[in-house]
Amino acid sequence: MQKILVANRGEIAMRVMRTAKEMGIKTVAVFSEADRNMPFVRYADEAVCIGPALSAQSYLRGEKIIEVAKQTGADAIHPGYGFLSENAGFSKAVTDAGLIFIGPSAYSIEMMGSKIAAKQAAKKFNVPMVPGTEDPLKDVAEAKEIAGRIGYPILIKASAGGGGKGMRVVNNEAELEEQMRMAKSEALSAFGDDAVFIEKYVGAPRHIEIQLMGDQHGNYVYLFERECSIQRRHQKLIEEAPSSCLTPDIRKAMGESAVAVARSCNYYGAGTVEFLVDENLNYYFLEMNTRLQVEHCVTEMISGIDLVREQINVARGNKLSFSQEDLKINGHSLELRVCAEDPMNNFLPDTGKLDMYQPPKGPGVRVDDGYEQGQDIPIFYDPMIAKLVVHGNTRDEAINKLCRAIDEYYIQGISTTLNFGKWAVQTEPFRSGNFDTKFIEKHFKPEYLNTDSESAEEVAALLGSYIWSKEKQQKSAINSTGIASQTSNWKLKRR
Ligand code: MV4
Repeated sequence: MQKILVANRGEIAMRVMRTAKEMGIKTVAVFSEADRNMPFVRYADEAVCIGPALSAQSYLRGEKIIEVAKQTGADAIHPGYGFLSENAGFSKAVTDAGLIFIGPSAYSIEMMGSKIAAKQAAKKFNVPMVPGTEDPLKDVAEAKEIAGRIGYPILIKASAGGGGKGMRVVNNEAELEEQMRMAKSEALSAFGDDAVFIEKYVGAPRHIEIQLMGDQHGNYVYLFERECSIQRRHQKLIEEAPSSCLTPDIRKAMGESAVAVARSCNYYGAGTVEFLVDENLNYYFLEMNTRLQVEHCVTEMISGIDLVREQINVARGNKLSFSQEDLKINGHSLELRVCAEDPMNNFLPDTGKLDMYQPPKGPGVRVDDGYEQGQDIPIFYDPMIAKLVVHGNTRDEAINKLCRAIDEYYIQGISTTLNFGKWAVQTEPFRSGNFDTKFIEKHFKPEYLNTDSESAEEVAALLGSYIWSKEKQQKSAINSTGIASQTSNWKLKRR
């Protein structure tokens, strides 16, 4: 493998190309017309425009992307996350074209893409699952019989769904017929597949996932867990590793269950197995994500493993470069997704221009970003503009580091989730580790955030530049006395 085409954009395209560069592998970026001026386009050795802004006309054009790979002499394609990353047809088309897909086989993607097939496969390996069905529901009578047996409330889930799409809570038998009809018709229109199944509804669980890697020789390792319970509308906002609630025994059991799920579909590459964890630390298999995930960085920070490097290594057909015994958890890592969203206004996407953009620096701070100062945040794609990742020796150290880094992070022009993140990690439930997937619902109110208005900010910015010019005027005088001013205008301008 000497040249990789990255079929993605933004921070994850940068992430993949950085490792490729370290490995002496050339890179090809593909980009939409909206992304022409993005850093990832410049960073690549070559870049090819593949169409207009709309994803369907650019980043989702599998055949076009394969054609560009051939034209540029790339011998492998990395799909990143989102877009074509979990498209079994794309994995197959890449392989059929004689190229290497840096990810799992079409077979694994397809099997795990069907939640029913995934549960059937996992069941053979005795992976714990929420009480429910592993077959598509035949009719309402069968649904009533099963729901009556496991007890309400239950969830109806679409087999082709995932990530929270196509789920319905049913509180009692009277609701069942109507909810099932709606679930099936939604699933049919969203996924072209109306198969649904039932699970007992676990109220306020934690969402904990296991990172794993497999090679093409049947070797597997798990790289411990990520706690992803702080989320909103199935969008994660804060992730951490390790989780503050697992014991070494449960961690090991979950890791081994995750590897069993991977084995059940002959998986290779990087993958993540999602579990629900209840208040008694029972864990249940939910689904498997057959891609590198957004939050892979926290695993890299605590394990010292470059997951993209290892993806490339196993895609080349090599054995895993480390074994389970080589892996240990070192310290603690937190990640905050910096999204162009307004936490004061229901986390609605906030598009606009990054008038000012200065990421934080210093020991233990990693920023994976994809934009730079002066750029517009396009409306066509995910609103995540960066990931702020920190590493500390302890969880407390990591929390304090995250707060320090948020204070240094200087963004103007758009609202972001930075101030939400600082609030969240300082709450008592987060500090004590006593939280679940309902954290935001239960604890967050917009008024808890700094209520800086736009105009207050403008005043602050003016005041800031006034202080700055004052300091500059004073510099020569002060320098002769040897006294340096410590006044900073930083705080005034931050948002
Ligand atoms: C559940 C559940 C409770 N009980 N399944 C949402 C995402 C998808 N992967 C599965 N999800 C859930 N499945 C049972 N049997 C609650 C959720 C859920 C959830 C899971 C993880 C993280 C956040 C969540 C938010 C709402 C619901």
